Amino acid sequence: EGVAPQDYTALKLKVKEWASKAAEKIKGKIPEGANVYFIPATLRPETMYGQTCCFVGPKINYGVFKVSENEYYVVTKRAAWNMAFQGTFFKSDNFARNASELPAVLELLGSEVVGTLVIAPLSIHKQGVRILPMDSVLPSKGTGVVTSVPSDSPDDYATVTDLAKKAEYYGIRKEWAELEIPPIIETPSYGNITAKFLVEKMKINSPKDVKQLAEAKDLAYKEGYYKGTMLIGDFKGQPVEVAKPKVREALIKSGEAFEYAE
Ligand code: A2H
Repeated sequence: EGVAPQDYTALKLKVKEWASKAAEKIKGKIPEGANVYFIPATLRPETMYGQTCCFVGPKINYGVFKVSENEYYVVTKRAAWNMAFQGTFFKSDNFARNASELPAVLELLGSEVVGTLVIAPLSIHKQGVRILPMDSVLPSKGTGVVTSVPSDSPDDYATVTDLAKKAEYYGIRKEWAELEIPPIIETPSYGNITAKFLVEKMKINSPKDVKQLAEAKDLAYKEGYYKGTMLIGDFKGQPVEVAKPKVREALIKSGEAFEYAE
């Protein structure tokens, strides 16, 4: 945990079709016609055009929390508790005195939601992306849900590559991990698919190469943020540093995201 608060963008990925295990558990607990959203927390809202899937920790426990008459969020209990202090929930109904009193309508294990189809705001994959497993998701950070942008996040690139390679082992369909990776940001040193470039150059073979991945993440972040130019979207041609707050603001204004800090 850092000293300064992290200002995340919490994005709303709407469930279009549940994985069968999750569908069974949800039956009768959530009214017909209500919308359920997976809520990844990101520090790179400007990359959301490049989402190809969304990660959960397979062993992490998630709650489905009622936030308003027609909306439910899937996040860790810890994140819901933080959100309760940030105006995310109903103010009158959903008061709680401690985390155990939060209005979770049910709990779901990460592995039970793998395969769920969600609509990811701004993603070029308009038909939706899949919820997939990532072992390195920390239950103690953000919402426990991490959207995947393999073009600009070395962790995400290494994970989708591994998932596609061992699809059977992970119990997923290979094609879920193989959606097209579009270029989002042009950089002077690493081209327009920064994460792929760095993972290959540094010979990172698996998501378990944590030390090299941390280094790649640092290089990718600095290069993208300080030297990158947008290749897509409403702020195409603008420096990332300028586009980033604008994309965030647009997502919040359209109701597709909200602020989340911790
Ligand atoms: B970022 P910080 Cl394109 N466990 O979003 C592991 N990782 C988590 C997490 C958790 N519980 N919650 C959030 N994250 C990831 C996009 C992205 C991110 C790109 C490039 C770099 C990057 C798409 N994935 O992060 O420790 C989320 O991934 C590297 C800084 O709070 C979130 O932003 O600094 C970032 O880590 C938050 O990391």
